[in-house]
Amino acid sequence: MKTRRQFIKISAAGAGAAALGLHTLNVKGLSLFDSNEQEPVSDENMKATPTYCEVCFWKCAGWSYVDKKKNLRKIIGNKEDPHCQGRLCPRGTGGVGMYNDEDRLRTPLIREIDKNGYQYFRKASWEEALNLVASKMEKLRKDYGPESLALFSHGTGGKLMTHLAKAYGTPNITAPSFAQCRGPREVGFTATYGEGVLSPERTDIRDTKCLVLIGSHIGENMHNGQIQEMSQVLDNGATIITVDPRFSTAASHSKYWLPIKPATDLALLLAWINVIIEEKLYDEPYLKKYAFGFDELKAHVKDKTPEWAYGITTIEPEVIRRTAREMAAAAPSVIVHPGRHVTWYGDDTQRSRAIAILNALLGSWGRRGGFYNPEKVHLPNYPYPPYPKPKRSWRDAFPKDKYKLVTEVLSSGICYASIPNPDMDYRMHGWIVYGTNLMASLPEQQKTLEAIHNLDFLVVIDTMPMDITGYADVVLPECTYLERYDPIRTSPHREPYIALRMPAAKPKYDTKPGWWIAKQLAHKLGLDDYFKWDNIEEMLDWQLKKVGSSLEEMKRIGVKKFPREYKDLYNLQGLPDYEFNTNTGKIELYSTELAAEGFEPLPDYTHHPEPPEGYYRLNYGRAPMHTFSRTVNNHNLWDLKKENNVWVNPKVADLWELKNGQEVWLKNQDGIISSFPVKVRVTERIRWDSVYMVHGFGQTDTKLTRAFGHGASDSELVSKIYEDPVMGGTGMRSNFVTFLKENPRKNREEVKA
Ligand SMILES: Nc1nc2c(c(=O)[nH]1)N[C@H]1C(S)=C(S)[C@@H](COP(=O)(O)OP(=O)(O)OC[C@H]3O[C@@H](n4cnc5c(=O)[nH]c(N)nc54)[C@H](O)[C@@H]3O)O[C@H]1N2
Ligand SMILES: Nc1nc2c(c(=O)[nH]1)N[C@H]1C(S)=C(S)[C@@H](COP(=O)(O)OP(=O)(O)OC[C@H]3O[C@@H](n4cnc5c(=O)[nH]c(N)nc54)[C@H](O)[C@@H]3O)O[C@H]1N2
Ligand code: SF4
Ligand SMILES: [Mo]
Repeated sequence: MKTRRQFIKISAAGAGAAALGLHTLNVKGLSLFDSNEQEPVSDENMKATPTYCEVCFWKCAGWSYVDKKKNLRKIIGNKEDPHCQGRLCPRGTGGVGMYNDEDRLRTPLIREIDKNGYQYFRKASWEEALNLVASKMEKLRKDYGPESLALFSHGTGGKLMTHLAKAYGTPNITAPSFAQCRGPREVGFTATYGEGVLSPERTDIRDTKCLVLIGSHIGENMHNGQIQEMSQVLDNGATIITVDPRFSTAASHSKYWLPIKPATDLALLLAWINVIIEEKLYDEPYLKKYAFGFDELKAHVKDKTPEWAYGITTIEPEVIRRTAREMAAAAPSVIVHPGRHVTWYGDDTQRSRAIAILNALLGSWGRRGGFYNPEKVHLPNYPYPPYPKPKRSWRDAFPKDKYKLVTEVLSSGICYASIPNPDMDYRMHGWIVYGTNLMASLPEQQKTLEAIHNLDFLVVIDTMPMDITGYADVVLPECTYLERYDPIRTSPHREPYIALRMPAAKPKYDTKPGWWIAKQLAHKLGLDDYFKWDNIEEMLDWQLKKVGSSLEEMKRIGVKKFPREYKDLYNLQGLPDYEFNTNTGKIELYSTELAAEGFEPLPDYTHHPEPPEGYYRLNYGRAPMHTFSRTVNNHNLWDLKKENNVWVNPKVADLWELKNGQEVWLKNQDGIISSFPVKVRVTERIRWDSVYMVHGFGQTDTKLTRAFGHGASDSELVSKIYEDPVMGGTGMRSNFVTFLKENPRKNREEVKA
């Protein structure tokens, strides 16, 4: 029996007098480092260095400005960068707050247990902490094989940790951005077109005439390029159709808002397909040339009329018809947006398939104003020996027929594969967690904890004392993106291009860059051959020279564009011959791949459970000024929004006698109660059958001096999921909550026993 890892509040490690001093100053709003409170300095008196943003995963390129006293003053967008066109979003501008945050992790920490069984963190040197990590990795390799180690890694900084993990011999590398985010979309689109949607999405919003947003709440979801393009087309008179149970920011800019009953979108999509087929509004030549299975689709949706869908979705038949005709009138310059966070109800691959099919009927894939054909720069890898061939992977922890069409490692799968099970002879025994706060991003916290308690060791590499760090055996403090080099950014887009991130300031405290951590560990593990360069600058310069640039050039320009290798940005314009990467070589309206694996080849509507009496569906989303939990303690962004609210429809508020601003605790269907209260926001903008809150708040670590105890955490309440049978995505909008008006706990500190 292992010692259960107690959650340790990092404050227990003792922050030291100097740290406390700074902290006190900051609380009074007098922080020495607060960029907002410094004397203005003109740009000529500052040094600008290139970076790309790490406040979210859109990765806009920009310039960080440092004054003569070496204070980091501001970050602005790089005009050459197609991700941002020179304008960062409020979060990107507020990125300086990540560097200045006085609550940052400062030194490596090692978990200790005293003779009374009390667990605490002790400060350690890098040498000691890395030796410990390397010795644990060695032991794991010897005891269970390298495939018993899993790496969770989100963000570009983790790329060299990924390289290290592969060199060590594990294939179990994952991030919650697949199984909890865009996984079903990629699988659904790949089943249809033989290719995924990718990130940034290949949506040609800039040139569209009609944009259909199903849940995607662009405007609150602040992915920069999309927002800029959407406001541009709004000015040009494009039609926006928003399907959302909540009156989102996007809905407020839309010609049509369809306040759909949650969990019924598949019925609406089938009815739209029905109208487009029955009224012959589809792109016939396009389908004749490229599509497979039109007749089967037609028969399949014959009875999926708008009248049928009305009973399910509450959207009036006439509205369904009118919006379908709007789409067809704009076709092929129409985008039925595939969404991004699509793990909703467990039939998400099928919903994504329906979206992909609708786009195919409208002929928008490969067409101007629809979906463009992206390209990216391929940077060669600095030479290293072949990776060892893993003998098994996380999939071997499950029956063969589980997760048949999965294309990436599932973070939730790794978690389940870490919980001992008598039927399994193989499981994960160690985790390295880089840049992902698993307590907030994985659903079913009880399973995450069970997995963690059964690990031989857990290493967390983070910049902040986020929840996950409290469970680590070793915490390695990374410096922020503003203090380090990282691998070159190269993302698929209209034009291929690259961007450099380099340090604008020296790492604060005793923090180190991810690349350095990976290289040191490689050395200690005898894997030097995989890191043959002395310094990351040497590696980057080598790579850049291979594509006709250099580190010196990139330091000057930050972003470099390259000509497209293929001229076909809209590769299906004019109906050229084209072979899709599917079994039939066609766009598969009818999926032969799904059929072969025993899944429905055509998407169908399934009914999802409804909230029990007195409960409401827990709906969650984004706020423009925050990214998940990663920004809630950032003083610049905290100033803009300090806590979340729970949105409640006035009818529901009346029933419960809830007032605007009143604090309530939320209790879910499994009896889980939010750690903290959350203030009610009474608003017509949410349907009566749901409540809504912004994800990321309700932090439980007191060391996050600003964020601690502010608002409630949706993650705690997502204790039930519906797993997507096709690829294992975790449908998370399947939880229901009710209100507690009295404090169910005696004091606030009681939350983490
Ligand atoms: N500011 C900011 N922007 C971000 C992020 C961030 O943290 N902060 N995160 C980024 C990331 S990684 C992602 S994946 C994206 C996520 O952003 P999206 O892909 O836009 O997110 P979703 O969760 O799909 O959409 C949330 C919306 O779905 C609605 N909704 C809920 N249930 C239903 C339903 O049954 N049917 C329909 N039609 N709508 C429903 C909600 O009311 C809400 O408006 O945002 C990205 N952009
Ligand atoms: N309940 C619920 N769960 C969700 C979602 C939701 O809306 N609700 N959204 C889902 C989606 S769409 C996604 S994409 C995932 C995202 O999930 P995550 O990838 O886990 O995102 P964050 O919560 O932002 O966690 C980022 C972590 O990285 C740390 N960090 C920030 N910068 C750095 C750095 O430079 N280096 C290192 N080493 N660490 C850094 C932060 O301090 C934080 O601990 O969550 C998913 N899970
Ligand atoms: S969208 Fe905003 S937060 Fe995300 S990378 Fe761009 S500037 Fe940074
Ligand atoms: Mo995401």
